Amino acid sequence: MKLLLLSLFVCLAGYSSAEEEPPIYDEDKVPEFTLPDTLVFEDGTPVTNPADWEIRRAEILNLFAEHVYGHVPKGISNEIFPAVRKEIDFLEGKATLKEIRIHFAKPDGPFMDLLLIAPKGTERGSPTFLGYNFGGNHIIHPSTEISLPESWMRKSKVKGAVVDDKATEKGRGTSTRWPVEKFIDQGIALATIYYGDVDPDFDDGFENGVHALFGKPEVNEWGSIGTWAWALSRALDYLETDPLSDAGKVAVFGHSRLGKTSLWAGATDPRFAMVISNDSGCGGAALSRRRFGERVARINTSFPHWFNDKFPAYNENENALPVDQHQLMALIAPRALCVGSASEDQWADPKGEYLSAAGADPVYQLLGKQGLGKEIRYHLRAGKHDVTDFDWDQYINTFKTEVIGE
Ligand code: GTR
Repeated sequence: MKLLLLSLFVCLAGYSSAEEEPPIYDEDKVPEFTLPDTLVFEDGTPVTNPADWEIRRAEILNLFAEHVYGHVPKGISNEIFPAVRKEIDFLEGKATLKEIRIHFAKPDGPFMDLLLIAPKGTERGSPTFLGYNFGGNHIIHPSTEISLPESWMRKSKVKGAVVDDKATEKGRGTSTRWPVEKFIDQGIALATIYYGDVDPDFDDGFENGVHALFGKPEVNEWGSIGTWAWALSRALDYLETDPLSDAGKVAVFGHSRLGKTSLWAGATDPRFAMVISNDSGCGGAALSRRRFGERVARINTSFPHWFNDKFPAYNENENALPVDQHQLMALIAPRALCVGSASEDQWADPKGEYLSAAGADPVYQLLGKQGLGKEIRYHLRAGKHDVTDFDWDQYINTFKTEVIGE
């Protein structure tokens, strides 16, 4: 009897007491589920026109903030204090390399170092890819002109590239993920930041990075992904002031956890003209209710600092989520959205990523757009969890047709 009452209580509370289940890699084992309807208000009224959508959009955005990524704490300062530290010719004069230290909230506040590499000889600023890197700005190109990051550095697979949690010279140019010359040759600028400048990626109780300034979040306030996304908007604030960049044509890019971040940045900040998710998986492009590969319980256990403290209530309980990730994609509408997956990256659930991108289509249609195949692009590449030139070719192509207008 006691046990019965206890299980009844657990059910009523909406929490599952079940142990974490092993990952699903077999399509036959994917449970049946019903996705929340993006075009129906929470009170059951249908969304029938673009004006309705604006209201419904705010409702969905709020649900994602409240239950998944966290709200930006009230009253924090969005003010930035940028200082240009270097501006030189680069790539045999084809480009300009600029380093800008952007302090948050006050002139001596915590900072992030933005590296901007832009084509020369344009009268207006250039369309720009903005995205975080995992290992420091110096990993994207071998040039010794690029400053090493000063903040805490995650471990590297490259021997000697990180010593005592700091980046060393050995890491220069070791990433294959940033085809800088290709961007420049296509007339596109690159703006990149080491993500650990904003919030070092470990569960430290929110004491470092910008949290040292803004304090410990409440249960429904931002985790690291929310914080990283917010700082991308501050980077865009800066780009709006820099003549090298055309800030009306900025595509926000991210791979993996940083793809979750670029999606949330694009959802929260409509100034981003295009949003790119590369292999972002669980908590990114993949539908949570499919429970395929990595799922909510695993991600909240492995990375307790990424989301807000309400999200773990959905561990092994995805159907109770008031939203699913197709609605995150819908928040990007009517802007260009690229979702890239890799066939061997089953942990990120390529099919769930596709369904999610396709699931945003009705909102694009409502807004008079063509949607899937036009503003919404999906590709599945052969190979592993990574960013390759093939991925970039897809993103460049979409950027040119949907944003630059070529
Ligand atoms: C994995 C994590 C994924 C993905 C990836 C990454 O360990 O399970 O959600 O974010 O890390 O960011 O490299």
